Amino acid sequence: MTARIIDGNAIAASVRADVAAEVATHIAAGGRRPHLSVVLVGDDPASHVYVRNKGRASEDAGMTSDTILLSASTSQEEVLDHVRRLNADPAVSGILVQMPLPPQIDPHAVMSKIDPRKDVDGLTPANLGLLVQGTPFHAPATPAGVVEILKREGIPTQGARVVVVGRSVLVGRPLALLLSNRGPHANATVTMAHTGTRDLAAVCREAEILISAAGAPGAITADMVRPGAVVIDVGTTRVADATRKSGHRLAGDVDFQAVREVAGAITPVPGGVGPMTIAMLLVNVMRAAKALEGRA
Ligand code: L34
Repeated sequence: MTARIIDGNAIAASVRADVAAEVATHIAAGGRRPHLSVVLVGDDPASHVYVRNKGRASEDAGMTSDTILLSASTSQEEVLDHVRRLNADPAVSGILVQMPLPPQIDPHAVMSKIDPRKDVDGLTPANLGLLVQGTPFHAPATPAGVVEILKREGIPTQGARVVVVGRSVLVGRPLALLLSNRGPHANATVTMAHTGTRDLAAVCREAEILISAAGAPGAITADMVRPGAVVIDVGTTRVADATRKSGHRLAGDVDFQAVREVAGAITPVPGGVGPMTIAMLLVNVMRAAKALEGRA
């Protein structure tokens, strides 16, 4: 069996078109134009690419955006000053602090200061708490993107056995919660596997939907995949590649060539979950703008 390849770019384009229409309707009804402010600390080259793409995508959808670029030596207090200013600015609908942050900055300290209504990453304690409670407001963009792929591809999740590899606050934990909550595109039986999991291959083979968010190229090999399973690859790791003009390429967690011979459907890297992260961010910015204006 050769897997169907899920086109994340096409699904993201469709989500982005929906958001653009919603922005136009919102503005025609007298709403304020949604605005995304991104805080980027340091020189991580991949982060700069992702943040640039987030700004462009918000503008393509009819929103405005700005990026606050801070040096790698910026103090936590300086970052918090920016967060406080953006919280207080009525022109700002959404605030995003790109991860990873340099070591002198505690990501939890920064997240906890963002106004939950403007927290378009869904990473504040308030939004994570709502997710645990089963009543999410802003859900983190990458996990929301995975759920949207399953929804738009018509992949049933009711009662399905899902294995999520990875327990990060950005992806693994919120994704396990989203998929195990009650609801039409959820209600799955979710196992969260991680570096402490015994016999990871056997656990993964149980999955009808296998989602890898390990951030480790080659972590998922063909022997770990149940024949016909849906495989969602969240990993995006930059690896050196001398054959490329850029000197690098983006690698997922999944051994794509081998796994596509076993799986029923599979997301590629690039062109899978990555573009969905950006599309779902825009969905969150639109929700934030409406909530701030009392139009939600
Ligand atoms: N705060 N930090 C915060 N929120 C996030 O949602 C993120 N994430 C992750 C890293 N740090 C974050 C992202 O934005 C990962 N991530 C992300 C966003 C976009 C893409 C990949 C990861 C993406 O667009 N990937 C494209 C290729 C882009 C390229 O050319 O390098 C893809 O097709 O996969």
